[in-house]
Amino acid sequence: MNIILLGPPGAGKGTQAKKLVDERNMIQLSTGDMLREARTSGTEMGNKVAAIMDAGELVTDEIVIGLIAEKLEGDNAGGFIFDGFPRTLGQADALGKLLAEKGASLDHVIEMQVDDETLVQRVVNRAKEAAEAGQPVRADDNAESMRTRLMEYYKKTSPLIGYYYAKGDLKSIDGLASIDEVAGSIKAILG
Ligand code: B4P
Repeated sequence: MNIILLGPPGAGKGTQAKKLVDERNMIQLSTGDMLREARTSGTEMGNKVAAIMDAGELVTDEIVIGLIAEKLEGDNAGGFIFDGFPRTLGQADALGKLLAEKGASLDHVIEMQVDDETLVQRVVNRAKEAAEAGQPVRADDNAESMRTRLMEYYKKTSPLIGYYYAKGDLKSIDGLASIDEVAGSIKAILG
């Protein structure tokens, strides 16, 4: 089973993907995590990615599609959870082609709906909790970067809702509920 978790920044895509990995034989492909790893590499690409992410903008399709293509090369019978990918129509088209080359397809696209005020509150809280615990704080987890992240989402990512709806793949859920309740809604879709 291959699924996409779609939603604005802070909607809980990463949180739910990790729960699914714990419960099912699926692999989480988080482009956010891959890019955070790339930025620590000290390479030219890593430095470029760091500046884009900190500003809250989207990294280029070319870089992100390249990262995903590499991960899809191996076989995985349990399926993939695409977490934070695709984020543009170009990425969505590329994913369709990459899966088709493997003889695979998408089973579900789950859109997590959360209002902007809650999204900002969540990432600001995450930054506060990390700082209090003496852990690293994500440079894009602040109200200013969130304004850009949300603008990027509405401009470039939200068109994917219509794209997948037209294909009949889209299921929308309330992402405002508790983490366990959201997990229950996802379970109801996946069976
Ligand atoms: P991501 O790492 O994908 O991060 P995100 O969208 O902010 O987070 P997510 O929705 O996963 O929220 P989370 O579970 O963490 O992207 C970061 C950046 O990477 C992007 O801005 C972009 O620059 C770049 N990037 C990534 N993918 C890209 C792509 N495909 N193309 C181009 N650029 C790309 O949850 C957030 C917080 O909410 C957590 O603290 C969590 O505990 C809390 N939370 C979650 N669910 C909750 C719930 N139900 N109730 C209460 N709190 C909840």
